[in-house]
Amino acid sequence: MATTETDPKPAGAADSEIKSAGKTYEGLSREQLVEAYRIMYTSRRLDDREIMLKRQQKIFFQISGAGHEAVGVAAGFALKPGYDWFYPYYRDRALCLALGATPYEMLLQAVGAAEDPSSGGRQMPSHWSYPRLNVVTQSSPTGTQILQAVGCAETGRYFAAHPEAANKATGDYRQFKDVVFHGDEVTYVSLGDGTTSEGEFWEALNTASNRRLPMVFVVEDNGYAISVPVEVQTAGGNISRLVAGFPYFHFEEVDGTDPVAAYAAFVRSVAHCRAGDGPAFIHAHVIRPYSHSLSDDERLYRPDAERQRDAQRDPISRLQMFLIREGILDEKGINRLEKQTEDELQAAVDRALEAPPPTPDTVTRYVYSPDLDPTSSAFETQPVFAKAEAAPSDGKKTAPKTMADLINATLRDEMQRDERIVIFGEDVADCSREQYLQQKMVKGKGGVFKLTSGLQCEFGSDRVFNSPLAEANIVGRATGMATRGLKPVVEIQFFDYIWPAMMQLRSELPLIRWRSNNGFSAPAVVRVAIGGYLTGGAIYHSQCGESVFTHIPGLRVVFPSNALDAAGLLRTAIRCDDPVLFLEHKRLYRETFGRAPYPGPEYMVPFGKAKILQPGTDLTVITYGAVVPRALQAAQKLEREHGVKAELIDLRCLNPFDWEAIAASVHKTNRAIVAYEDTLSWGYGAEIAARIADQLFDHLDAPVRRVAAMDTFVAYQPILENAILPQTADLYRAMKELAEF
Ligand SMILES: Cc1ncc(C[n+]2csc(CCOP(=O)(O)OP(=O)(O)O)c2C)c(N)n1
Ligand SMILES: [Mg+2]
Repeated sequence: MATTETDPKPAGAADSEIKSAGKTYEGLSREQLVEAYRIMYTSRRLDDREIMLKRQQKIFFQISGAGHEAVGVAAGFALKPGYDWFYPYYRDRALCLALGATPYEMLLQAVGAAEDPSSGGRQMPSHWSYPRLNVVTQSSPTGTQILQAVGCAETGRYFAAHPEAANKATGDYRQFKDVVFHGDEVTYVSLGDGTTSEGEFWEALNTASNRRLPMVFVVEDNGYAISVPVEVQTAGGNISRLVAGFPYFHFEEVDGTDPVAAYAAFVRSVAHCRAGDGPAFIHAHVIRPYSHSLSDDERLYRPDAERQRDAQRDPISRLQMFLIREGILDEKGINRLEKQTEDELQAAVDRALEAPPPTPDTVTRYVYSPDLDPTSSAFETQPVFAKAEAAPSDGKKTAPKTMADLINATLRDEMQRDERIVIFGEDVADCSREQYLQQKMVKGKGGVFKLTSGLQCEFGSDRVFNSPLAEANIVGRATGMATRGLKPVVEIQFFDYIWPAMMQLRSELPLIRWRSNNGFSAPAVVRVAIGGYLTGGAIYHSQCGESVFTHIPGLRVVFPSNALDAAGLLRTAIRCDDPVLFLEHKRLYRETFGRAPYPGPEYMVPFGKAKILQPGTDLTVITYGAVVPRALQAAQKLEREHGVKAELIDLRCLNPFDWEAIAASVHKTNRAIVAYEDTLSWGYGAEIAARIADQLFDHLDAPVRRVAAMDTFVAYQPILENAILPQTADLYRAMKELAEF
């Protein structure tokens, strides 16, 4: 054990009482060391209890923090619960105990109790979430927490610079989103040695360094990721060597089985962060005495000799011996403390086993916000167009605007109204080198499609800024920011490049609320340029794929076809309390179809309400996005040439979608086509067609048809692109056939 002082043991110290000779160990008092031992011992014995309960089939899973206790307690002592922020990974039981979580609370998660404060029985044990302590809901994908922690740290800094932004406001998500900030809070994030191989780890280091964020990264290196040893994961076998080049970091490499040495490392690191000097990186060497999990037997890949070497470094026995050696506790004192701990754990186990499980009717609770329903009439307002005669000289204001214009104008007005909004993504800033703008040397870019043009100039570089070229970075940080109360409205430059963010979009952002049983929420907006019909867009600038995202519970998915809807739906997306994927069709950005004057700064369209673009009696066409103008053309031609009246439904919002509008129309027409730009098979239309077949069977006079892209990617050559994507002629043909069926 590391000691800073070498005083001999005080005479007569070997009795059962704590000796308070005033001696400290790297700043830790003797009382604190006893407390450290109590927490570490509790942590280990709680693991043992859970393992026993699992063997008795009274709980359903177990993840141990064994071997990681010392570094956890050190972190817990150096940081402040409910003040600093914590993104701890699954081995951080001792940290959470040190912060103030109780064994009973942990056991409630193990038994899957309704009262489990971390998740209400939704997540495995050791997936920590304690809102009162600022321990943010954790998940199972290794490494997803790290970029979220970056966003969390950025948020503290943002509110310190914009304190008024933290104020509550009514009428939008802010009413339900408390913000607490101090200005010098630190964000803790931990991970295992194996997890340093994830790309998101490097993306997080990059941004933390570049923005000098007050974050402590902790790598708890137990030498293995399940069965894969560290030298296979990490070039050269030591992560400290690889990260050493990141600027502004304070680095520590420490024996993480020694609470005194680890505490000292944390104290230095936290001081660096609180001073605003930048982030810190603590590489703590620990052990893993209980195999990876109960399903793993490490004897299959680790010889006894190696395991015994580890056992000699066991943090529990090391600290116990240290306490005795230093005369802080004697054997009797240790026995008493351990007995007391065992009794408390027994009582906690007995109570937890009695705790009622959640009832099945609660499962859909908190998929979305229970407070603010974006389908409600609260989000339905009328457009207020500027009157041409009122501003005769300002033809600009009243002239029809493109979808791109109105999205830009909506962003501007919402940023004006809500200082919690920040915008970032690739190329979204006007110019990262501000001085060029200030000296009027350049006009600024504002997005590859110019959707965010002028916003940095108007609102400043801390509200509108470029991200690194890394999509997980964008969505992961946005998730962390939204969790703490900001409203990030981020941009993914092309839908084709959304996939690096997929883990964040599928398993994190939409799940924050449900998996924490409403303990946390992350209502961020992700704007994405999507779609083809570009002539030359080719494979990687034309993709759709919206059904991949409508398949994700917890994520609202919007896909407007015209300027007015884009403005109204974007405002709803920003003000609502759920995460939203806002799909903007590139081909529609500047289309003549669907232009409109600006509908004013309060115009909103509720989610899940379709628009009947053209009423009809003979068949129903259900569509959205860039197929809307094509379907309209086809429908007009059909009516002109054959007197067939098709009813055209523009869904506008894909999740939730307007089933009532579809059902009412099919009741009337008895025929339905679902038309969409994405590939035909397994597409969005499959769900709609299946529901119509299932629930409206008695009202159908013909099979439900789908018109969509061929089951291939979009090709570059326009002849091929035309053949692949659904065209007006295809829609016309299908509608005519269906009408004649
Ligand atoms: C993205 C992802 N891939 C794989 C897994 C399965 N898995 C869970 S833990 C783990 C090993 C993690 O090792 P390390 O980061 O060293 O942490 P340790 O468990 O050793 O503390 C793996 C592969 C996962 N949970 N998430
Ligand atoms: Mg490991």
